[in-house]
Amino acid sequence: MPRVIAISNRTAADPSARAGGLAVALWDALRASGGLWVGWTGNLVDEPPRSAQWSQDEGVEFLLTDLTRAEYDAYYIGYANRTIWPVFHYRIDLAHFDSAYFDAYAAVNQRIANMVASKAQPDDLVWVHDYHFLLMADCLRRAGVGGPIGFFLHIPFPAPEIFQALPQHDWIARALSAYDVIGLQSEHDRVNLTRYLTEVCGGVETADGRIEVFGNLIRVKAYPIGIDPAAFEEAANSPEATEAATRLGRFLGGRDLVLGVDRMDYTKGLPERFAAVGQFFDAHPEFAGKVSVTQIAPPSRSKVEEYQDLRQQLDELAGRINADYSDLDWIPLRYLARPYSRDELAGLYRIARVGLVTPLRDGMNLVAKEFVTAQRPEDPGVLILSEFAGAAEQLPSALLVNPHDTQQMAEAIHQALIMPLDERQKRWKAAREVIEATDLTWWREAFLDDLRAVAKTPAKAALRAVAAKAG
Ligand code: ADQ
Repeated sequence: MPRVIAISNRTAADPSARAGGLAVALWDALRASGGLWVGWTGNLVDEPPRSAQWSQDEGVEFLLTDLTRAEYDAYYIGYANRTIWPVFHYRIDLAHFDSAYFDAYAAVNQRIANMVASKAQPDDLVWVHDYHFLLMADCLRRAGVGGPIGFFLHIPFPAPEIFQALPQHDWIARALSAYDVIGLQSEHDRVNLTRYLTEVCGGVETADGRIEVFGNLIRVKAYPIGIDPAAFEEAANSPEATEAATRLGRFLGGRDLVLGVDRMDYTKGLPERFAAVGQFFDAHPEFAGKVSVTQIAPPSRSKVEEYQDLRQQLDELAGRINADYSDLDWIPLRYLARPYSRDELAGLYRIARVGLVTPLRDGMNLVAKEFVTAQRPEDPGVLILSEFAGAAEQLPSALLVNPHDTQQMAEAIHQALIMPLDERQKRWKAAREVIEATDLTWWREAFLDDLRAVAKTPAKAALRAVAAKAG
């Protein structure tokens, strides 16, 4: 079995980061192949680090680097989070375009590629993760890495017209073409990238479904990321889950719970969701005192000022709705900005009658899958899901909504609350089956199978040999 090298901004070098989800899936693949995980330590330093930090745990090697404060500001906060993140989520209006950000981004990609090259063997499979490292394959090739390199983008890939707003879109596209496999969350994203590479860059789709562009051959494919349903069900049955559910249940006092759980981020559609909650109580006064909405949204990337604005906006909206509708013994909308553990969240999903997952754009959105998984089959809650989350392609049995349509969302909340048990069960079962069939292990192996196949593709091997010769 070839060794897997994973590259991601944050790794699971700290055992506490191996608690669930993606980290566990990657960890298992790395452990099985005696792999290597490369990324950032999470530490900031003043001077450029002289060397990378190597460690080993359970047969998995880690090669990590500190970032300088300047790199952190320009590469991480700057290009990754203030440029790529908004543009890829269709928010050009929030993007900062600063060529110094891009220079730092390219430099950090190259620095980490050089670290990888110092350890890579010809047979290794390199698997790069997410928007921090769009340029990584190109940097790795420059550093002499010749083996198969795959990339998985966890966030959406935007429509070509949006992507072209990035001043460096051409540079990024050429760098992307150095990957052998590019994985996206949804068919929608796959079509976007394919359209860009063919219509804008002159690429051609080959008979076997790959794209030939800039002299390279890439497989561009959707691999919708999943969860580990058995592990999540276990979380929903844990003592922490039961304790959290009991505590919230005390507050609810028998009322129905409508629950939202997100990182606080402008892509998650929280102001729009709050507006829909207000409209729901407006249109359906009979539910006053009978339903409580709880939104959990701890701050993330709080250094970026857009997030601080969002926090303020949410505080104001929640304040207004509660002032309008609260009564002596009832608060319609609670907004909790503190974090809860995975087990606690699982317990809360389980007692919710309605799950509100209404991002304006989302690569996949795993909260949607976790919410469904935590439900009790005999009395499942209803998922209200944005049509702009990648998960919508896989979960058409949810109540799909346009998060910009306040009235439609308000009506979906009503529909979910009055939905008969047999319909809830039918919709839940259909969603649960998809989540089971395309779980996290399926996702990982589907991607790695395609990456392994690259090594065996004669045309690709020949191309690489020529490239290596050319230096
Ligand atoms: P995120 O934007 O973080 O991830 P999401 O998929 O919703 O979005 O959540 C990832 C994980 O974080 C889930 O396991 C979820 O339970 C957890 N989480 C979310 N909100 C939380 C909260 N308030 N407290 C504690 N945990 C919370 C990016 C992309 C997504 C994509 C994932 C995985 O933006 O579109 O689904 O990566 O590829």
